[in-house]
Parts: sequence; C-alpha cells; structure tokens
Amino acid sequence: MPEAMIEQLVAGQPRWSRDDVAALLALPFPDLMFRAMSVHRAHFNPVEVQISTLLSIKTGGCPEDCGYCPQAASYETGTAASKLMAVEAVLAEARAAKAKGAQRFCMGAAWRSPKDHDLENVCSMIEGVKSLGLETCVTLGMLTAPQTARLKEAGLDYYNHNLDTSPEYYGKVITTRTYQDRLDTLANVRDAGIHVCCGGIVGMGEDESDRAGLIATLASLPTPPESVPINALVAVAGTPLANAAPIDPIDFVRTIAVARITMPTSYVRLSAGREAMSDEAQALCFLAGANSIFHGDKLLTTKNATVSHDDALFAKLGLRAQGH
Ligand code: SAM
Ligand code: DTB
Ligand code: SF4
Repeated sequence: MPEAMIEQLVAGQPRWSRDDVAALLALPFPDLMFRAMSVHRAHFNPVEVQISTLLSIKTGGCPEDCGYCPQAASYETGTAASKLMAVEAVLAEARAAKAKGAQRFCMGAAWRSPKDHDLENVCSMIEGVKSLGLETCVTLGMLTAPQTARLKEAGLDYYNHNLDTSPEYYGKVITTRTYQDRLDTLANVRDAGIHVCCGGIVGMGEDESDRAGLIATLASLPTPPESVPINALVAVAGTPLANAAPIDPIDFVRTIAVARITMPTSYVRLSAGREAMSDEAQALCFLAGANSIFHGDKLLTTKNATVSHDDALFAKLGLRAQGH
C-alpha cells in the first residue's frame, strides 16, 4: 500500500473522496456497469437477493420536520397517528412475513427518539421476532449509548438510521436535527456491536454532487454500513417534497452501481420507490449490484411493489430469495 494512503488511513481521512465518487457516477454507463458487476460477483452470488419486510409499529404524529416524510405531524398528509402496536400483533405480522419468504423483519417507529418505557416494549418485540427465526432490525430515531446497549442485550441484529443526503443538502430537507446528530447515533449503534443499516433518499431535488457526497460519507464511515438502503423518494401529497421531479431511472441505476463499487461487501438495498419503477429499471439495479429489497405490499405508510409482482419479476430474472 502506498505510504500516502497509509498516512490517510491512520489520519482517519476519507477513503472515498466526493471527487472520486463523482468521477464514478460520471463514467460511461457500460464502464460503470462492468465495474459494478465485477465487484458484485467478487463478493456475492448475483442471483441471490436478501429479503426484508417492513412494519410500522408506531405511525405518524412525529415532531420532526423531514421534508419527505408523510409521518411528520406538521404536514397534512392524511396519515392517521397511532400508538405503539401491541407485541402480539407485531408477532402475528412477523409470522406472516416469514411465511412469505422474509429473512429479516424491520420495525419502524415515527419517533424523534424512543422513551425508555417504549424501548422496553420494542425489546420484547425484538425478542419475540428473533424467536421466530427471523433477523431483527428497528428504526426508532436518535439513540443514546445506554439505549443501544439495551437493544443489543435484547438481541437486535440491525439498526436503521439514514444519513438521507449529502451534508450540504441536508439542511434543505430537515431542520429539527443535524447531520452530526445522525452520525452520533450511528457511532452509538456501531459501538454497541449492532450491525448498521444506513443509506439515503434520491430524487429530493439534489444534484449529482449531493449524491456523490452521500455515498462518499457512507463509504468513509469508520466501518461502512453492512446494509445500505437506497430509496427513491415516494413523493407524498402534503409534504414539502410532494412536487419534486422524479429521478431519471438511469441516474438511479448509476447511484446503485456506485454504492456497490464503494461498499463492496455491503448489502445494497433497492428500497422505497420500487412501486413506481419499471421491471427494466429494477433489472438494471440488480445487475448494478442491488442485492436486497423490501418485500411486502406496504412499506411503512405507502405502497410497495406487490408480493405477486415481485414473485413474477424474480421468476423472469432468475433471481432467488437468499436462504431459499
Ligand atoms: N423516525 C425514525 C427516523 O427518521 O430516524 C425512523 C423511521 S423513518 C420513516 C426511516 C427512513 O425512511 C427515513 O430516514 C427516510 O430515509 C425514509 N423515508 C421516509 N419517508 C420516505 C419517503 N417518502 N420516500 C423515501 N424514503 C422515505
Ligand atoms: C429505509 O431506508 N427505507 C424504509 C426503512 N428504511 C425504514 C422506509 C421507507 C418509507 C417510505 C415512506 C413510507 O412508506 O412511509
Ligand atoms: Fe419523523 Fe422519521 Fe418521518 Fe423524520 S423520517 S418525520 S423522524 S418518522
């Protein structure tokens, strides 16, 4: 390894600069795809896709102002606020997800951060879901170090907390918590020994340099996330981003390819936005190195591609669910 690179690593400097990532995003499409496919095949079986199912365990009424989110209390989106679900009801959903082929069960709550008594209920859900033989993931907002330790003790496998966009564009989308707050939560999760699920959203009016900034930040975390959800904005009426122009599908595929190249051993999840995506665009995403999806007719509050559509798409492409 060249001396300069060793020095950079010791100094904790980014392994992927924004310029490096921007250069990848701008490659001719055939060159980009060839690189992404080569990296993918070096680390994964390209016909296997990891399957996660989402459940909103506490919906709406959130005090944060994330400009994309139908669950923020301050936007009129028609999303009814609910209390935290009962443990038994969550376990019934987890059993159904397992029967439809899910490997991991992800539970999301519309909180800024969990209160300690709510966290205890979530820990019971984690223990119950694990005992069904599913991997567990939760996304509950910001966490302190004692809270991450409690989740680890309950057996949590993954924590999802997204950086959403570049450090520069972030303030245009969210004002009620900072980028640094998010990095602090991610550090607490990592320090507790929980796997990190962290990605972002594209199609929020950001430019290519912001997409490069997001991916460079993710790939340069002290340890890159094990799971990287790349969401295409689901534009919901009533949110500030309701009228954002959808991302060009080829630009979306490029984002997936660059995530694959810069985070070679991570699962890259083709996440929200699949319902509006053509089979051809999804096929290109799988070629570009996406190897995980959310499976189930609903995401948290919005529609997902249907289970029957996904089953037909997997059959057409010769893909199979991991572990099946
Ligand atoms: N409230 C917690 C938090 O934000 O940390 C957890 C749940 S929150 C809904 C989880 C993630 O969903 C967000 O960070 C965002 O990346 C994604 N998300 C929310 N609304 C979305 C939308 N309309 N389109 C795409 N992704 C969205
Ligand atoms: C992630 O990156 N995407 C998921 C999950 N993590 C929690 C959420 C997508 C939400 C889409 C909008 C909704 O259904 O409310
Ligand atoms: Fe609340 Fe999470 Fe939605 Fe932001 S993304 S408004 S924190 S539920």
